[in-house]
Amino acid sequence: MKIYDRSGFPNPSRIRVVLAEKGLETQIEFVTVDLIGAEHKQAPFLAMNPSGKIPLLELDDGTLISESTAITEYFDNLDGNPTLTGKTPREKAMIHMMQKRAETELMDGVDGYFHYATAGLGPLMQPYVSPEWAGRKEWGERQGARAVRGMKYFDGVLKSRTFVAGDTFSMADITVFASLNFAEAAGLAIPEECTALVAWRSKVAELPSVKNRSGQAFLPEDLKRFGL
Ligand SMILES: N[C@@H](CCC(=O)N[C@@H](CS)C(=O)NCC(=O)O)C(=O)O
Repeated sequence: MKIYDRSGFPNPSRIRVVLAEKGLETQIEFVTVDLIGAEHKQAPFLAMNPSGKIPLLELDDGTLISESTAITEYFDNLDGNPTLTGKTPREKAMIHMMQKRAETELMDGVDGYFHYATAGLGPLMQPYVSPEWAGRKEWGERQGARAVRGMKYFDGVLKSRTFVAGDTFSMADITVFASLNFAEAAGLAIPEECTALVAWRSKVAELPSVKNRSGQAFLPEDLKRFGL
């Protein structure tokens, strides 16, 4: 199996955690996509994933699966013992709902902030983020505010729950965790009052699948691009 991704980026990092959780890292060939050079917006990549995004999974029979949730479901169910997407109807529904909230209220807000309120991925990517649109920075700022509201929402959830969707670590935790890392990289701080969210983040950072996931530092050329 192949995964098209790029080290250090938020959504690919979700799948690295999934692979570590399921013990599948050694079965994957990782193919690096040049996001900064807009490789994912060119015809060969768009033919594989019309949304022009990574990660993308290619199975040995050529089947192409995009969307981190779909890729997670595939790996979680491979061994017949799903641990990240729920076993019972109730667990499955709760995880699905909280995961979706993490994407819409948090990840999408950070993404909008990063691409529209900051320099984002740089000049080669500008044509794909409407640079001519006069209101883009203001829209990006509003997306940032939406992400901060999302942080407060998840802080409230984690005041009364061990993990985002219940008692066990799930796909919903992975999405919230990756979103917070993305927010930090984009310069959006977690509000000080969100103590439950910060404590949960420290705990998740220590999980073996999160702590030891391989290849998740930004590539040197990307660090240079981000001025780090
Ligand atoms: N809904 C997709 C989102 C994937 C996504 O936004 N990936 C980012 C990298 S973290 C990307 O490809 N960004 C490039 C772009 O939007 O042009 C998923 O869940 O996998």
